[in-house]
Amino acid sequence: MIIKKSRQLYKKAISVIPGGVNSPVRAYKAVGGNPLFISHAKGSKIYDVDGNTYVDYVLSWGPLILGHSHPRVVKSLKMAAEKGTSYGAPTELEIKLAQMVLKAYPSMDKVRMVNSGTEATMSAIRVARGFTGRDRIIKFEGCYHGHADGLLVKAGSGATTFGVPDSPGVPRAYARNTITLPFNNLAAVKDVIEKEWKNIACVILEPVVGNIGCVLPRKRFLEGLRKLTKKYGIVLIFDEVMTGFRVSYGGAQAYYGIEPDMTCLGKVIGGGLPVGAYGGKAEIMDMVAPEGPVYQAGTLSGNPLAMTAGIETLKILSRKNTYNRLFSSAEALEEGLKDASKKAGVKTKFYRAGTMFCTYFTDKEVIDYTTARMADTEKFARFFKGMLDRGIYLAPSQFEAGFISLAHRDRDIEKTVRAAYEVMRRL
Ligand code: KE4
Repeated sequence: MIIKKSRQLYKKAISVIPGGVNSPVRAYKAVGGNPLFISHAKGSKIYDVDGNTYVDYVLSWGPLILGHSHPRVVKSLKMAAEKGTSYGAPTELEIKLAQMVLKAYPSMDKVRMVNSGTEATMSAIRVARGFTGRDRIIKFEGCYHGHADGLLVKAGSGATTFGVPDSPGVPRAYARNTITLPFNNLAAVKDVIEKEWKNIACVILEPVVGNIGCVLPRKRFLEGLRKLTKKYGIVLIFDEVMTGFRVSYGGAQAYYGIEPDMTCLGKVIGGGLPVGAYGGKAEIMDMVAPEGPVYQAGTLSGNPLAMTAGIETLKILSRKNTYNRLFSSAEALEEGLKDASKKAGVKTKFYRAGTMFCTYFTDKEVIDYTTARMADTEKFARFFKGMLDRGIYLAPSQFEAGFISLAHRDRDIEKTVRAAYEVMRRL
């Protein structure tokens, strides 16, 4: 595979952008090699600047559930742009998208649009703190909620002791308010909440953890969290930035039948444009300025282009049979990849939640961050490269989820499964 132009562009990019990319995971650090520079994308395919074609399972890290440049989305964006790109004033489009989101997520009475998943979770946590008057938060190891200071925190020495910064630049004072616990470990949560509940504003989690691959919640874990947080007046926040409209149209909360107090969304609801959102019960959301005292703002929040792309995307997703089609493609891919690794004699564990999935190179069940990290990342890196050489574009890290779209056809899945078998047998 010739990637001459990508190499040239990467050299140029590095001289003007930190690491040559505008988001770290794009730099291929986890798999090595030169990141591909993309020229365009259409449907299930993505095309690099050297003219190579790939079946795309990254889909911009989740948003492009319809496939790239869907004609309906592109056409509506062109028309919207002709009318102006941003007004900094309310529009009917914002009401429309809010209504569609609230219909799909009945746990929310009101929703506020922002410009990224980071803004959504950062704001939701501030509102939960304002609503409860408490400062501490509980998050889970491996769950990524964007890069706000208080969320770049790892577990301190003991469970209830203070979190410690997970990145330079995060003040210890911020980290102290974040308690980080193992995902799927209800006993650990119970122990901390029973001791600390008076200081805990919220528990935030990815109900399916897409940021360590694809880790599914144990049956009783989500139910247990719901019971504990309700009992102690703690706000339960589902970060569905990734799982929203991916695990099902109503997200993981609909799929698992758990009603959180607040939900964060992003990715799919922007149809590929920058959007995040957070919402919840009216009594909580009425805390948000200008209705209430908790301040949060954004110049481009709810801008007409992003709203248009989101509305068109959800219109198509809400059509009958859409999810049957999405899920049957995802099931075919799952069966094929499991079969390929078995035939190739390579030990893998495959997990899927709706249209998001991950193949771990391990023979141990993956239930949390610790077990995920036991996967063979070196073998994954070789798998990633082999698949790229065969025209299959996977996330460049063992600890990222893969995604499928409405545009993925049987021939895409067959090509992917064939490539996986060829690569795995050579690992
Ligand atoms: P953004 O600020 O990147 O829009 O969203 C942050 C975020 C919040 N919550 C969840 C569950 C997320 O998955 C994300 C972002 N996801 C990553 C993928 N692992 C985005 C890719 C990237 O960082 O470039």
